[in-house]
Amino acid sequence: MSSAAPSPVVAPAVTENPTVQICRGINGLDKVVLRDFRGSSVEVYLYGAHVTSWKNEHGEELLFVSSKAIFKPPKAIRGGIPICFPQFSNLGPLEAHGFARNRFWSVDPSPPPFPVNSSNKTYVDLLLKSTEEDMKIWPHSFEFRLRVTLGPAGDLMLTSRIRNTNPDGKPFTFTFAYHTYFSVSDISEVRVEGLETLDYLDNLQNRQRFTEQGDAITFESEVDKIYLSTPTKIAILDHEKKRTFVIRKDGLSDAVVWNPWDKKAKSMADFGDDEYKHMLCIEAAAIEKPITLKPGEEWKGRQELSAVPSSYCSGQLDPRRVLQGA
Ligand code: TA6
Repeated sequence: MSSAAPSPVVAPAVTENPTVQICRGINGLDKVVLRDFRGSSVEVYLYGAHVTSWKNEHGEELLFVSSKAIFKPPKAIRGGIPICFPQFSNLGPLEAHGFARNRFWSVDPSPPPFPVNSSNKTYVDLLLKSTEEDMKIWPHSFEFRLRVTLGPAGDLMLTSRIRNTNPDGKPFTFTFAYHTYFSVSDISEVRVEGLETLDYLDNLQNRQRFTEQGDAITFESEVDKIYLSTPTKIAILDHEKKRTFVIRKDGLSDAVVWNPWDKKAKSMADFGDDEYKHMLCIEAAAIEKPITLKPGEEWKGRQELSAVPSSYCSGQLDPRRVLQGA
């Protein structure tokens, strides 16, 4: 794969829309910046179609990106929202988490009609098509369309549409994850609601299957678990920041929970030794039941992130009420 970034084809939707701007980011890599009138913003690099920033109307950063992140191919950017496709982790012959996160994507010049009305939303459509290089390691032809949307309330939506374009009639199968790194005040003060009593595969114990206990999940050591068939809503409660992240997902039955803690943190060159204290990955994923597409078929996987102020003590926001959609 050539390391030189191709010059991006800029679609009219980008050039004519003041809230969508394409510009140069770190190491001259192209990025698209979405802004809304209230002050919220999102930044996504064409390298990996990688969201690296999501800020609320106060300009507060909601995603974690390591201070040691490397913005240079072929390394994936450490933080934000890497896209794991066509393989999650080492569940297959490819490099960990597949190759979509270290490919150059383009702005989609003619995106097919979108299933939902996007009139009041700020968005950009990105496209990745399989190349001859890709076919050598994953012999399938595909089109991957990703719409990144900044909603009117400052929510961040990612909608993936993956189509099998194999000319030879062959189906293909893949696993997938939005490997989202949330910024948290203090990992030992954070709770995750919505995964109680579920079965999970523990990546720290050869993916053995266990059942989670009945309370909210808290953190005191390395965690690397794949929760199976989860509810469509999961909440991260950050008391110190009086903030609750709500993750809504469609077409993605599983959720990965990851924090490297201190030892693993020290082993990662592109991650600060103490940074594990301020991040938590909750990854909407399709792992346990890989997705199979016949030629012409298209899969859709969507996640919607919102950050709502919460003052737990006042009971304003009872996580169970959030999860029940009250
Ligand atoms: O999603 C959790 C996980 O698979 C962990 O096992 C850990 O390896 C993490 O992803 C980061 O993977 P990366 O390839 O980005 O270093």
